[in-house]
Amino acid sequence: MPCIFGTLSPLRFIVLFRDPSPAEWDATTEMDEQNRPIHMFQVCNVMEPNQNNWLRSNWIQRQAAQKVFVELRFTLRDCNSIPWVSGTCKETFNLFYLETEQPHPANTRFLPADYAKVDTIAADESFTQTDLGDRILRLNTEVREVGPVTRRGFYLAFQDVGACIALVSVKVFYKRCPSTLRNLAAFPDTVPRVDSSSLVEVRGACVENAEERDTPKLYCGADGDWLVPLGHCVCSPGHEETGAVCQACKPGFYKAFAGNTKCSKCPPHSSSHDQAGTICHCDKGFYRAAKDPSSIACTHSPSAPRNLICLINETALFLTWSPPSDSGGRKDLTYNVLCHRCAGTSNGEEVCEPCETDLRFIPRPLGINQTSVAILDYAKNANYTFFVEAVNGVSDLGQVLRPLANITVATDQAGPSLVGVVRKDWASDNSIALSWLEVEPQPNAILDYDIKYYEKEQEQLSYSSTRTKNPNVIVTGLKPATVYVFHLRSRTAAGFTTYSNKFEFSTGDENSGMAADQGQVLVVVTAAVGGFSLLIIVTLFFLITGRCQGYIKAKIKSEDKRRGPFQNVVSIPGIKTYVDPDTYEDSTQAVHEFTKEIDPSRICIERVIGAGEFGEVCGGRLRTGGQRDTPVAIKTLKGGYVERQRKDFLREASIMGQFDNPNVIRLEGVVTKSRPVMIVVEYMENGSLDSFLRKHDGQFTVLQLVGMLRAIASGMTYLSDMGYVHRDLAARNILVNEALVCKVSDFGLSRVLEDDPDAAYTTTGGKIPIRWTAPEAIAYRKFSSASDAWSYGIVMWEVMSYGERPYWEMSNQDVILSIEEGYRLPAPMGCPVALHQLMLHCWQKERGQRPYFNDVVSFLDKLTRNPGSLLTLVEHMHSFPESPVDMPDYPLFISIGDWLDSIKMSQYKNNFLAAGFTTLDSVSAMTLEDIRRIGVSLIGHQRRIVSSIQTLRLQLLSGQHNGFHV
Ligand code: ACK
Repeated sequence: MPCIFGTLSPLRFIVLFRDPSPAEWDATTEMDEQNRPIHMFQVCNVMEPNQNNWLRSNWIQRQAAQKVFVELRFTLRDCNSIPWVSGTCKETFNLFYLETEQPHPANTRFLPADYAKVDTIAADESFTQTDLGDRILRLNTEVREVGPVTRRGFYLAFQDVGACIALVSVKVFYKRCPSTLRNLAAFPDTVPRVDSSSLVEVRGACVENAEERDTPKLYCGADGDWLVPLGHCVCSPGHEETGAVCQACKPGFYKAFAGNTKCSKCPPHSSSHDQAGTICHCDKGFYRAAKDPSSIACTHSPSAPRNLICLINETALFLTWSPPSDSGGRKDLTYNVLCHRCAGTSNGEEVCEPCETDLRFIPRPLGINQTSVAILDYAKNANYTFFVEAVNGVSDLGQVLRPLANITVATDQAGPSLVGVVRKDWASDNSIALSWLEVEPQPNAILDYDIKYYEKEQEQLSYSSTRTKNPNVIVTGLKPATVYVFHLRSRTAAGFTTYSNKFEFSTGDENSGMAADQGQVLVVVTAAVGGFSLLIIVTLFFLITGRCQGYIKAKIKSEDKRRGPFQNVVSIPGIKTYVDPDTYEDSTQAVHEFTKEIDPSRICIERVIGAGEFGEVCGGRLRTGGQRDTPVAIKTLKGGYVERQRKDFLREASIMGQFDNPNVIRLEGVVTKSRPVMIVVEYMENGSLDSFLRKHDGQFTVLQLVGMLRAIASGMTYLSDMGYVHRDLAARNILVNEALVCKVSDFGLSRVLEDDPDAAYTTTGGKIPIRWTAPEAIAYRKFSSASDAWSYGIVMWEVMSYGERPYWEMSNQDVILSIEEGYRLPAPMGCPVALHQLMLHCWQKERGQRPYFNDVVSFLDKLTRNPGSLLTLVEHMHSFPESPVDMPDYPLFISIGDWLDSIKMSQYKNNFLAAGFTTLDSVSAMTLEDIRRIGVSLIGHQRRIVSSIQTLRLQLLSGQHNGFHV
């Protein structure tokens, strides 16, 4: 049964009156089918008409009922079975009720009119007579709803109107939804609404040791059924569901979180002693790290690393060890290397100091994941003790003293710093020039100096270092008005000395900005290495041609028109000069002055060829009226631009419109008076030079490549003569037409640099394409035609290597450092020596020593007229003219795999290994033929590998690699 019944009892009945005849309801006892006595009220006045006999109940308290059910059990004889009663015999009786707040006083007169009729009750069964004349009693059961009832109580009454009835039982009840437990929530007894279509919402309360997830609810239906269970409770931590209740976990078990899960057994090395455990505590000597879940075993700290050994060479110490025999049961093992340097004894005790901060650890001193570390910058003539400890996630929780492996290393003689007082020669906002003297003549010649510096305020955070061969240096890329701390040491054949005292100097003093132009101090060595006749020839060529340019040119140079940092300032009669559109207050005025407005109806856009910063670049035709249409490229300014973008977009047109040279991209005109705004330029069928070369790798003769270089130099001669400094000269900004003519494009400085994916922010805040830019432009934004000449040298290298990325995958920071240290790009494979020499000339540290563009054009013309001069290739030479005296610190490649990864050629690892080239030593001796033989067939890849091998040879020669094996 879904419901229980509230029984409204006890019931008693009162026979009320007999009216008008003397008949009445009688209380009698009869026997049922099983011969059990039945007490009942009966009436049977079927012979007499107009019966009206009443039987009334006692006053029944309503309690919580809103609707009352009355179940009647009775017998009723059918009139046909009684002779001579037709017309008077009835087969029904009536049920009435009356609601009152109080029972009527005993003497109250019964007034049938006060009662409301519930129903007329008829029988389903009736008495039947057997053949033997026995009467068989057939019981009828009928249920009637009474109500809604609202008063405190009520009476029931039965009216007989002339039937033969026996009323056996009357049950009065109401329906309730019984109290219940569902989803770990308890719901109380609830009385349904009278209106059977609406439900009573009941909120459950979580059972003991359970907590609510979603509010538990049930709805009580009119029939006393619970419907629509919603929400639920879950057992709290330390308890699990058993039956409909939450029981505590037994000792040795735990449950960490509230939920439907069961209690779990404690993980290894932990236990719970009480009931209802939410966690198992670690046994003595075992721990859990903060982030360890409570479900994993407790662990302990590892034992000491084993087999610690040290290898030492001139520049590096290598510590290696084996993992500890006991990892403590964890996988998060790392190692820390600590250092002590002991310098003699005091009062009989050895004086030792921590020395981690003096040394450079690769990869780092603490938290090392592998079982080795390289240590650089150690002093010679010193005793170091290195301690290596293995730590895991619980090391800090365990014993205070951790087991350590240690080793003591004595380095060779190298002596003290050899650096005397360090002097600041000058400082600008971003640079400081320093010089110093050697303390005294040394038996070991000083190879170079290592300068370590850091912002005084930031000492703990980071430091930088640079190297120089001379006893002076310009440290660039510094912050203005900032105090820096410098300390120096020298390197001799015996290795590094100790560091000098610390010296503090600040940037941005009264000499700011002057010194670089005055050239007071020798800067770090440049790349040019003497001794090669070709270099001398090239240099002489530039000296002679430079001198023979005549007085007028010399005068222009002296006014620094071509090299000046400011454009649009010098106007020399007879020579057209570039006008910077930014000098116009109203930029539309510049557009108006230098460009031609084109009627858009003349432009026919045919296809999209690329995406520019401001919108699509399209190919199409320009109608010229009568003659043949001109193919054009159309740069569009996409909709929704702001005024600043429109101005920047048209700025390039205002610049381009001033140029008229076969090697500079030609502006056809602009559309500014209608939408979209467009810049229309001559069409260059082969697109940008870098991708064009990559697409046609190895397909051109050297003379064709020289032709391209000449065209670029010629365009640049024109631009520099105009006084225009490009600032972003790179192969990606050269366009190539159908006839392979190269033209300089991409003007408009700020936009160019914002747009250029190769441009990076420098410490001075500007955005600069580092790999293409001269050091003085990077360091203090000294842009000039001489810095364009540097970029031109890089473009030469890109052309001769068919679009290779300058400096490959080196980081921008490494490029800056290595240039500063004198490193220059080696000749690409197949590059004539004369061209590489020209590149090196463009990459002179001193910008005044770089070639002028017109000299470059003349030189290239000479080479073209005398092609024999192009036959000597760099790989035919037996040494490396491009090699700087000192090499930059490249990462320590320790395997062929690492080396190939670093030049993005890992796909050939197996080719190298299968052919027996398993050490860097053996690789360094490989020829181009070897590289082809092992299966590197793409020319670009051969070229990349050859270039890297050249670098590798130099590193091995200078002792930076130790020929580690795979
Ligand atoms: O390397 P590309 O083919 O050459 O893809 C880019 C693209 O538009 C987005 O700059 C090409 N492009 C730019 N200017 C011209 C032009 N004047 N003629 C032909 N293609 C051009 C460029």
